[in-house]
Amino acid sequence: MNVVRREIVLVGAPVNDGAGQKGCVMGPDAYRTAGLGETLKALGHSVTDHGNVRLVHPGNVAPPNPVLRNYETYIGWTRALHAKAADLGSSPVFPIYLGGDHSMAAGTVSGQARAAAAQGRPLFVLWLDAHSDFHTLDSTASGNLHGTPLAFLCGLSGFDDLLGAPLEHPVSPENVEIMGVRSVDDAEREMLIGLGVGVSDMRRIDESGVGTLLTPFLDRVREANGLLHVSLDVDFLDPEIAPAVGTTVPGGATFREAHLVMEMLHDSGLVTSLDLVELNPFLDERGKTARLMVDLTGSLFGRRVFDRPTRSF
Ligand code: B3U
Ligand code: MN
Ligand code: MN
Repeated sequence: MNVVRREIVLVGAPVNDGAGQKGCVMGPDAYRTAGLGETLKALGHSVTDHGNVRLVHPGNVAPPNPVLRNYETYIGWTRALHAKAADLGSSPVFPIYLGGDHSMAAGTVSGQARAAAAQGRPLFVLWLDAHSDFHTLDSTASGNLHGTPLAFLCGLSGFDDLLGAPLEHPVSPENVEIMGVRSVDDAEREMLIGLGVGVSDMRRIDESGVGTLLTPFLDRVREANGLLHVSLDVDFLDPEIAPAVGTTVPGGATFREAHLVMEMLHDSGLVTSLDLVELNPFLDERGKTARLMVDLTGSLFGRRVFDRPTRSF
């Protein structure tokens, strides 16, 4: 089989405190049960499971806004995952972070950005999600911290407690593409427009197709000699095919759209790290969503029906 062999490392991030309901804590084991490692090995890659990262509680930190839920564990997980991702990002491995709710990306992506900066390369982020996760600690109304990581990663103010200092290597907002969005709060919309974050909402996907929207972004990553982190939220997918998520929004990406995104990402050769987030196995139907996420990851790592044309005319 004609695939580039990658050294994949699986990292469990059983983060649940950023979500409004319980269940994501079981996500890492659901991916293992659904055969993620075996699927990737069958595609010719090497896979090492580093087990789950452990939360280190930061002690008492007063939340800057009384609505915030589980502020201290957001800090603890961000620090632990940042350290792990900065370490993995400085080696040639391909980390897959198994979530866990999306608040974990504050740690994984900031760690990958630190490692990218150490190599003198910009980090680009493709955020596949029904939501933009672009609230500040002031603007969130729900207080659910999985609605905030992308604002933190883009360097918005108010997040200094997370790493105990201002974020040293923010991701440039122009280097972020959010795809699949269909639920954005007013405060988020204003900030996204103000900062020039790339957003392909479902209407644009309907009109143009995911391929047309993804290509110029991938071209920019390539031209900048960038590294690309993909953060895949289960709710990017339509709830009919992926019911195991606490924040379903109708009208999501179809099976074929999602696989095409993954296949194009594979062919680009640009992706260097991946989050699989928001899987809530407690809400799944006989493992259907976990298996779909595993299959999509297989497409990202080179699974295809034919690896060359069957004839040349
Ligand atoms: N924007 C809403 C809803 C939400 C964001 N991310 C998820 N849900 N998963 C909020 O609570 O911030
Ligand atoms: Mn999300
Ligand atoms: Mn979401």
